[in-house]
Amino acid sequence: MTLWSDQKVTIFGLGRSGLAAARYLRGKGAEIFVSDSAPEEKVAESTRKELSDLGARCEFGSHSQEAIDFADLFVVSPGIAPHTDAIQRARKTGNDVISDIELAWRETDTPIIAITGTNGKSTTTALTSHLLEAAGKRAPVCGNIGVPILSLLDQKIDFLVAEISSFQLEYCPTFAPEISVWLNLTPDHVDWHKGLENYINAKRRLFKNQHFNQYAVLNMDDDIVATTPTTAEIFPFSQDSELDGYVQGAYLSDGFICCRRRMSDDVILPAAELPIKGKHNLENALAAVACARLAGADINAIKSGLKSFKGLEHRLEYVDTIDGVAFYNDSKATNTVSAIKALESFPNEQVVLIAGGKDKGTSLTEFVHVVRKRASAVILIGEATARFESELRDGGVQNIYPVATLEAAIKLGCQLKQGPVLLSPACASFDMFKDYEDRGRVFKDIVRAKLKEVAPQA
Ligand code: UMA
Ligand code: ADP
Repeated sequence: MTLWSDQKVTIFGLGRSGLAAARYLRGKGAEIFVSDSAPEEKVAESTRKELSDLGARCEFGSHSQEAIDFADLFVVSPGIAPHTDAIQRARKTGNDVISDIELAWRETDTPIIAITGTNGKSTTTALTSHLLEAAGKRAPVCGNIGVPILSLLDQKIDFLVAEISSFQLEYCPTFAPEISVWLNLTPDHVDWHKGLENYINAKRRLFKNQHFNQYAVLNMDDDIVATTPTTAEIFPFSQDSELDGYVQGAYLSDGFICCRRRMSDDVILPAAELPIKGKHNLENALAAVACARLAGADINAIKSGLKSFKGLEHRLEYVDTIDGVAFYNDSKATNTVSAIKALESFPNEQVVLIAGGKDKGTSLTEFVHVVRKRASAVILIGEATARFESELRDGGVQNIYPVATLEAAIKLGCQLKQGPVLLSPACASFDMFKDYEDRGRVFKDIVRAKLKEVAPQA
């Protein structure tokens, strides 16, 4: 137990996690110094006032040596990369440099279910929480999904269901959750981590400190994930194998979601009855079933929770149907891997794909291959248009339509009538929108406005 009144802590970054850390640590009596590289005027006045009322020292515009010399402990916002000068200087002091996640874990007795992976984290986190709530447990979501974990520590809850990013794991030297989950791994955030190996090692940190009485929920269909070193008890999941030879696990058998645990082998639900579409969501569902089972949820609660889960906004979200054309919002697909998964979620029909935005510059080879098979037409928007158009044409895709706005794309999708219209951009949104949520909401607003034009209210 830390005696906070004797402690001096510097918090780097004053976003959501930094502010929650400031509130938590001041509440415990620590002296705090909040240091943010953004200029003072960029920080909301209400936030500055709150910090001043809390008695926090603050600096804006840079991370000074004073902020380093001040502290016995550093709490770092996850967006700040480890090669940043201030972090290097903090590490040189020999004091701990940790994330809000590590701090919360050190402070709480509430068991943590920690979920990571390149894709599917938010969906799996929300579904796990939903299944546990269906089983009568208080299990709110937190972490990278948008709710700072420290903001929940004063509540009476049974489990903290935390989405964990590789950024947060970079600053988790001793974190050992009761249940750790790794969904999948594909190259991402390579610039931030300065290499793929560092990205993989950050993910592995979720399992590194676990004990034999804790659980590692691992995707056996992913070679890197399946070979994770850990001393925790492994609870595997797979949609490609029935996990013969394992005493426990979540798996697919003859199209049914099943779970084996403590001598009981249960058939839970036909996969076709899952309300969230696609093979990738089956992966997420199996991981969530594993967590719920390990956390003590009974099979009936898991079954009803799986059936009632609506999915998250901006992930293959059905919007509406205009004149026989269904519209789907998958704005969260900001990379080609996610867009491919979305395209593969329509196995029985070709879609009209709306793609483009701010180009991430990654290889389009696999994307082009899948588009050729799964899309009847591609409508391109944003800065990425030229490169996408040229690579799609070179790859043999025929019907490509560059347009200037999202509204024009939707209008064209209605006119083409060549299948459901899927916004799955494979690009970031910042060239035309505030973020992927803004892009998704604008898409839905335009679709609904068009629907009213076609079928005006009586
Ligand atoms: N800052 C500095 N010094 C720097 C760089 C930034 O002081 O060198 C300051 C900025 O001026 C800003 C603050 O740091 O004021 C922002 O910190 P942050 O980027 O860590 O943002 P938070 O608001 O604390 O949000 C973080 C996560 N952000 C990131 O990981 C980038 C949120 O995940 C998370 O929801 C939130 O904590 C609550 O736990 C967002 C995210 O984009 C959604 N995550 C990445 C992703 O999903 O791909 C990993
Ligand atoms: P994350 O929080 O890791 O970004 P989300 O659950 O928000 O993941 O899903 C983001 C996008 O990633 C979705 O729109 C979908 O296209 C894709 N996706 C979701 N789950 C998976 C998965 N298990 N494997 C690959 N792609 C996935």
